[in-house]
Amino acid sequence: MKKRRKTATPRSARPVPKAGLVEYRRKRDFRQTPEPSGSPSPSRRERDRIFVIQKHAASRLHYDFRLELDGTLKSWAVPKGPSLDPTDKRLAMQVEDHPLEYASFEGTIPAGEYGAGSVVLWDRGTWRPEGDPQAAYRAGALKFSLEGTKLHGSWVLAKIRGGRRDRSDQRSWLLIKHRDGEARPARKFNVLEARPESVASGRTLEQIASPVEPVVAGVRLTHADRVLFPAQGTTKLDLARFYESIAEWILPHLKDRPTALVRCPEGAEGPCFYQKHGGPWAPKAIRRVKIQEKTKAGEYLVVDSLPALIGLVQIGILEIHTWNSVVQHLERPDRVVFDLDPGPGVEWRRVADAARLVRERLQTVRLESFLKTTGGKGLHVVVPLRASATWDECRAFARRLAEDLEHAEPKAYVARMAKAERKGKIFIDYLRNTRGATSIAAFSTRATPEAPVSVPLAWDELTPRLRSDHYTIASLPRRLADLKADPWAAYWTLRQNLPALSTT
Ligand SMILES: [Mn+2]
Repeated sequence: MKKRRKTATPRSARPVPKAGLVEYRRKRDFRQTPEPSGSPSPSRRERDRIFVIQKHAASRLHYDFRLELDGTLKSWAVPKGPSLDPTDKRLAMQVEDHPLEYASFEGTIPAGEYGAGSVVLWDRGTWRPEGDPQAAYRAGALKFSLEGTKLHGSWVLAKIRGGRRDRSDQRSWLLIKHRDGEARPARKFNVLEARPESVASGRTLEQIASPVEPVVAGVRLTHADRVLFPAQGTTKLDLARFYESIAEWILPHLKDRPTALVRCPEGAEGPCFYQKHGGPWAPKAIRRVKIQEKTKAGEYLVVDSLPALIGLVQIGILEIHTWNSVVQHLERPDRVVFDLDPGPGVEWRRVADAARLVRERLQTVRLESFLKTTGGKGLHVVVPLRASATWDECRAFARRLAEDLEHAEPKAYVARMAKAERKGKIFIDYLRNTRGATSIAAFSTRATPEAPVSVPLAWDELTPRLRSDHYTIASLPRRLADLKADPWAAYWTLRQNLPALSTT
């Protein structure tokens, strides 16, 4: 009688994977997938070897079991996942070696790429072989113990032996829990169901596959957990909620004013750039206005609603600077700003003195002024005006005052731009009053790691202790809640005119 031969399935025809990362790299396009390309590292004997188990929702859900050996991760796909029950023998199909860096991979492999689907870092830790691991691996009988977050105790990976003709699948192994104190009967405990979450992020497969994009003020925030201000760990979502919570304070300062924006897509420590003009990148909620410039009309952005403000957060804007005029009468500024900018070596006490001196000078021409921190080193003294004087008149007035102070105390103050002249002096920057110039808006954050905010103060709050970067995203909401009165209440109602130049 002729024996019927089984037809080999394609899978069982596969050879044992070659050691190394050639097969791993051949299967993947690293321009498309977020997986690491990896470099084979010499195995480091001085420390324990790592293991990792990744729950992988590819075309079929499986668990990838990986053990560090000879500088790469030996890898098996376990369709049913590990079981703590020693009577469960879990099929483990050996796959290509993976780079050690893969041990920290969690995320989503894009559609169309090899292994497309989401990956959860389900467990990781160290493993210890019983005996010589290389010899045991070659012999197809690896005994070892795991010290992970979820899996502990001793285990075995055993290659399935074929019969005499060795027709069996060269890649098939079994993963089995040894009987020890860590073993649990399957009917009492299923570790896969009890602990589905990532040991790295706490997220489940579903959360990784469709990251929650929180909505603030109608604006969907992508990458909401991106840290923008590292010193405080402030995320994009934190910043959006901060602006939402202080909306009634900041929006009046932004209303109708063309802006210049500082955009830092990677946060305060990454590269930042000014954006003075609008473009397709700007969210729809932001108002556009055309403003005639020297040779052409430019599109400017105006932020006068909460969705517009949160839209700025969404695209990584960390500073909002505003014009001294509003769009209704662009050529007639409604404020003058003195920016007091201390050069190297100037004590804070002298910056505070300078602000008081500017205030006194303004009072001699019957102008009330208001103080705010910049969130940096200097201070702003702001003079609200009836929108009647021209840009040239406002600038001439500010220049005259700055030069008067420089003439009176040339060792303390300087009114010219040149950096070389500023050492030990306070630069009184009157050029903020030129058409098209901007200054940091009250209640805007600054793009530095501690997340400082430009904050309006009462004059009697100006003390040697309260520096310009005193208030941050973290501390400002408390200040606003505790305020008995708005220190700038009169700012909104004063109707002042610039004096004729001859009287200053
Ligand atoms: Mn996999």
